[in-house]
Amino acid sequence: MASERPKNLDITKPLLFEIAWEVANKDPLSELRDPNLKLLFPTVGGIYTVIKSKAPVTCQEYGDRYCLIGPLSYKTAPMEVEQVTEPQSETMKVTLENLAARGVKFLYGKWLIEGAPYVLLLDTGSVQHRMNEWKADLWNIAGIPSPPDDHETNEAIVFGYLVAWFLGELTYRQKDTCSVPTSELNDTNRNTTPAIIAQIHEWLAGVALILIRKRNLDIATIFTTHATLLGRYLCAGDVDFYNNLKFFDVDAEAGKRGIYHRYCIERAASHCADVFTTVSHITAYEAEWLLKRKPDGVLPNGLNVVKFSALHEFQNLHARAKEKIHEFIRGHFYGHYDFDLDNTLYFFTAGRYEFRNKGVDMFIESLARLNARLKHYNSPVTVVAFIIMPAPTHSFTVDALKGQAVMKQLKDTVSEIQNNVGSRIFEAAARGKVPDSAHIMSEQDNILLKRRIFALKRDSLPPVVTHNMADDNKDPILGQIRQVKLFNSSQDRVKVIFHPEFLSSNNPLLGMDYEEFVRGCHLGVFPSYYEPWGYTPAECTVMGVPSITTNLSGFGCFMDEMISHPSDYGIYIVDRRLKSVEESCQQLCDHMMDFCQKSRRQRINQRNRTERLSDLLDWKRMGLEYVKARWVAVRRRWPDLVAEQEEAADDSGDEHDFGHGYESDANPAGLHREDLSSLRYRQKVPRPASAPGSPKIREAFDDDEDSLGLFEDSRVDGRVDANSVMEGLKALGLKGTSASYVPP
Ligand code: G6P
Ligand code: 1S3
Repeated sequence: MASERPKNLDITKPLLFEIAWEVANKDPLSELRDPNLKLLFPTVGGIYTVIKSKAPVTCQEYGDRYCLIGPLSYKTAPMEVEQVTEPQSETMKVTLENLAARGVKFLYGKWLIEGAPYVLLLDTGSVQHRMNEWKADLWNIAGIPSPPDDHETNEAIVFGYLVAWFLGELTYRQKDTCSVPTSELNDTNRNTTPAIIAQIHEWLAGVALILIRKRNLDIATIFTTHATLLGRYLCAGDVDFYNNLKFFDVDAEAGKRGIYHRYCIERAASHCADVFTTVSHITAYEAEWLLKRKPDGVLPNGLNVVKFSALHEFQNLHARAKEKIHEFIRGHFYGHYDFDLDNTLYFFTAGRYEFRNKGVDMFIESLARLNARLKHYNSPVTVVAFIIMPAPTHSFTVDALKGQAVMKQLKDTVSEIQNNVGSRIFEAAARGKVPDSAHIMSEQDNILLKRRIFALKRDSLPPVVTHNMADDNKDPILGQIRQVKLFNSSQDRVKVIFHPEFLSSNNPLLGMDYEEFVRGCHLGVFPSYYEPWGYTPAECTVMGVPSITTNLSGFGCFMDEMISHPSDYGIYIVDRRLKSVEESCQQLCDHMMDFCQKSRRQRINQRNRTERLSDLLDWKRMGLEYVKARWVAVRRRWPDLVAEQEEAADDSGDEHDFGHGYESDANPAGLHREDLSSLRYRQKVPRPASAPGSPKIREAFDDDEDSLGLFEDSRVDGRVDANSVMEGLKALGLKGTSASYVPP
């Protein structure tokens, strides 16, 4: 069904479809449960966070012209989506009716999140009977094989065919129906046909892109990958990934790992898109070698930054949340609670259980070194290091539950005694006497208290893990904790608590949700080896919690580019790129040791500075890269229309109006060449007003080569010629390396 271009195609007010497996769907499926990777548990995937948190800015820009497409999960969809009966436009209505008439089931409505975008969730189960036909078709048209027993790939194929079916039908129906959203309809646009942009995230939705290209649908496309399949697999193994990136025999490597067919989908999707993007420079470089297409640009991930009206509110939140962690610690360490909580620092790492990729191996090794150093210097500081990573378990350990129970009993007893004592004092005082302090506590109170104190005795050390692990002996985290002998003994200055389940406020041990927990901690530690972006340190930053990351994570590289002395601002970046593992471990330990030597006042100051960086990560700013990507896609898909648009703008002498209109209107298409530069000037990030340690935000938007100037004009031959692996690696994240737009 090759679609012809309608005569009155309007590229200035396009429709935008954003397609991902994680749309209104927290189950990331696929590789997260792959036994080879030991990524055993579904988590709230990073892509879900990207899409959900970005929705408000995209809705602001596109209004009812925006619709997300994802798979329909009957389990979670009713909680996420409110069905609507009146579709966005006439075309949408007709298209959905046609799909329904052909037996496709779906849920169309508003996603119950900020911005309330339209969503279309497609039920892959309703068309299962066509799966084999479609798999055969994919082989015939694109040479992509698909084994019968790979459930995730089967789902990805069915989903892709459904999406392409929907988009094909929509472009076809545009001919005889009005596709301008009803809410925007007026006399001027009634007879126009809005252009369509489709942005597709990750290989799981990638089949749709291959079909759009094969069927020649008149749609401007963007493929955004948040990691590469092969990169993740290679890094999780024992491979010197970055130094060999250029030399991998990609097909063979994918074949060896049983992911050749998935790899084919990912690679084909990246090549079929008008614009190919990733989330960081480091992943752009990886994609260039592993997927064999240089990304056209980088779309860093943002967050919705919520500013408190009182500047220090986040500091108060820290103090309150820390108090809750203290409570848990008293219970967990009962019988061995011999350290000073006022001199205790809470470090943590969290995320999906990827032992090597997320750098848990390095974290534990460095904690052992930190322990030795703190002991050596007789430091009064105690560090409690939490590892929050879900793994298969059989519920909480009795010991962990008992700790909280005995502490609660003690607390209740003390408050009972407190009441008794209070009554006695009051009674005596009411009679005009000062009570005798020796008798202020009754014999009964003493016995009760002694009983409670007796219950705090224990023979064993406080456990390093809060749950009964399904595979205790083979668990890599426990294995390494045992190896470095961090057993929570009294002499240890570093204590470890592995909590193999995500946090929630209903948790009987640590009844806090993740955000509250992070706020209560002092330092997040994320020494990742493979981390295309890394939301965890970014989340720390917006909450004003310092963190350690690496120059192999997208976030780390980004911050390094944006700030001249990141550590002043509580962003410590371990060099895992050009240093040996030993040196990186030492560096991580040094950073943690430095942090332990800070006074409370210094920590408070540092938190203030960290929090000030949050504007850098706000979608209001990061979202502009998406705007640029869409604009380049439109430009590539309809160069003649863009040229006409520009000419018209030139004729009417309204270049400046275009530029000015851009921000408020945020219209991605039909922009004049000048617009990019005007956008740059307008978005220049002000330098935070603070003492010398302040970050020198580089004049990113003034300098073509610098940091966020990631997108250059598509016709400029600005490719970075990565002659050697080391050169390429050095170049990553440094000046002049921005992936540039080159015609596909
Ligand atoms: C916040 C609170 C202070 C508290 C401090 C503790 O800043 O507003 O009242 O003293 O946290 O900081 P610390 O780094 O020792 O947890
Ligand atoms: C990916 O999720 P992950 O934790 O598997 O996508 C995230 C969102 O772009 C990114 O933050 C993360 O680094 C990637 O690895």
